[in-house]
Amino acid sequence: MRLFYAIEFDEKTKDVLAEKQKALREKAVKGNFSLRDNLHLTLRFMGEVPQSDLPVLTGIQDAVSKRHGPFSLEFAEIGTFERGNSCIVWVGIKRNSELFELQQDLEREIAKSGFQPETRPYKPHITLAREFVPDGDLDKIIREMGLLNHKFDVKSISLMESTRINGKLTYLCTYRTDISKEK
Ligand code: 2AM
Repeated sequence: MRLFYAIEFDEKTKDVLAEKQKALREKAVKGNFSLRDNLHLTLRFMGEVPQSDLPVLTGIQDAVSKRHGPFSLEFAEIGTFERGNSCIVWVGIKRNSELFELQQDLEREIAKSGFQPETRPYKPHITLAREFVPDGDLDKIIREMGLLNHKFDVKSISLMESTRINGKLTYLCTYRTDISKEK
């Protein structure tokens, strides 16, 4: 199973992101745009994991969820990662200590359970499009897209499976837990 931990979005948040994707699509020679229902914020990518590891992963999630309470996140800048002749376009998240602590706690538990630790720093981002080729100057396009003034609540975390259904990339929630610790 190809698995990752993520924060899923409410419908309004998906609307705000889909709106930006629409604007971006109008400025693309080509691009592989994330499907609306696949929009999410990754906390930790696990990669290919045998199904027999699922109980360990849900156990990690239970333990971590109990130690954190709900919080809010805000979108930040739109950014790009260069990939040869194309790029990945993403939306960043404003620095947030609750998100950082949640992600660190998850990482600690994952490493403690014997999985390969993640060595790269956590860069919270939501991928809007891959293989994006701009129709014109990329910096100008990004600048003109403006900011996403949107705040949303995080009340749960999810273990997601990345799979293909009838050839379509689909992210299925395998296990969802509330982050329920009281302040
Ligand atoms: P991306 O959007 O930056 O590609 C499902 O594929 C989720 O896991 C996506 O959020 C994706 O991030 C992330 N992901 C896929 N492969 C990854 C990897 N090798 N390292 C970290 N995150 C990865």
